Amino acid sequence: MPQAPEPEKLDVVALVDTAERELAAAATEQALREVHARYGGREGAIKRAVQAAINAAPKDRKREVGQVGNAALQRIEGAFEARLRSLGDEARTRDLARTVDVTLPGRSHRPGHLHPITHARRAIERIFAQLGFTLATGPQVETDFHNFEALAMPPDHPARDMQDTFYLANSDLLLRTHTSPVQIRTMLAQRPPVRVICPGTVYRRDDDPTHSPMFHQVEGLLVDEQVTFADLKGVLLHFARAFFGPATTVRLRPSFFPFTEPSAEFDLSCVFCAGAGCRTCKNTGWIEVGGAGMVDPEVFRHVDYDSERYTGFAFGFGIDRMAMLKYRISDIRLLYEGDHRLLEQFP
Ligand code: 2U9
Repeated sequence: MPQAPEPEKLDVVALVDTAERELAAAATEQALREVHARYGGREGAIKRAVQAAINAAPKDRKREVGQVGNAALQRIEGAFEARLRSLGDEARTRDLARTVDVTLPGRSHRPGHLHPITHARRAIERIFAQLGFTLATGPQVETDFHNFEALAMPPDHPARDMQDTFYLANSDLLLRTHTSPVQIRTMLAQRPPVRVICPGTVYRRDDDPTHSPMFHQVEGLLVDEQVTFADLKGVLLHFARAFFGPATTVRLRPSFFPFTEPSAEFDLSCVFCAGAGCRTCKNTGWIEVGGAGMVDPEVFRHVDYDSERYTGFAFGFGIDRMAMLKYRISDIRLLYEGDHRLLEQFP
């Protein structure tokens, strides 16, 4: 009569059969690894069953049971490796079966473009650099002192009208309404002579939908001994001709700003009709572009400059408007919509 297998051997053999079936059936690598972890290795069910069988076996048969157990574990490793390979083969076969049309055109990338405001700003910076102006920049979040107080606008001054300024809650801070605070910072940091150009983003509250609450400005400041209003006009005229062409002229009209005295608004001869009269200049032949003047001694007092010894001029204008005039852009909204059809025209 054939001898029946010992019960501990039966347990291990049955476990190995089940494990092999499950390994072969695993449909994904993750499932395969889970089955392998459950049955194989030092921590798996087979190792535990083998150990139990060794413990239960009589002393003289422990060695034999151990050998059977090792063979079982090796079979599991073999079955695992084989299924891993076959899953890899199946994936490769599927990849190769996918057809790729290599004759399709590639996806093209549209080249980027500099914004017209950037083009205009750079052109302005170049022109003033040729006149010896250096570039100065500063923070867009400013203190009340740098944005207003040092520019001769004390707390109750009408030009500080709350409607126009974005204040930051619970602080003395605000979004700068002009780039003038950069000139204040420059003067606080250095002694005359000063010759700076300050381009930058500025912010003003406005309920009118045709105005942007954020726009771009350039301001200039020149301080030295014996600087005159005639120097100011000469610089503005040079700039206008360099930027718009040699036929351009400049006109200054009396005005008022708290930080300059005397003050003027400056106009350009119309860049469209050269003074003949058109829609842009409302038939006046002139286009209003900015303001200027001689720095008020009150401003010098705040930065501790000797106004008996030094005089200076300052001016300011909008870059957005300059860009529109130079590049013949008719509507301010075109500058802020990011439409590629506009940007593509500015390589
Ligand atoms: C300091 C002293 C004086 C800068 C100036 C203007 C006149 C001016 C506006 C024109 C249209 C800005 O773009 S705009 O909105 N600017 O009219 N700006 S004088 O005067 C200064 C600046 C700094 C220390």
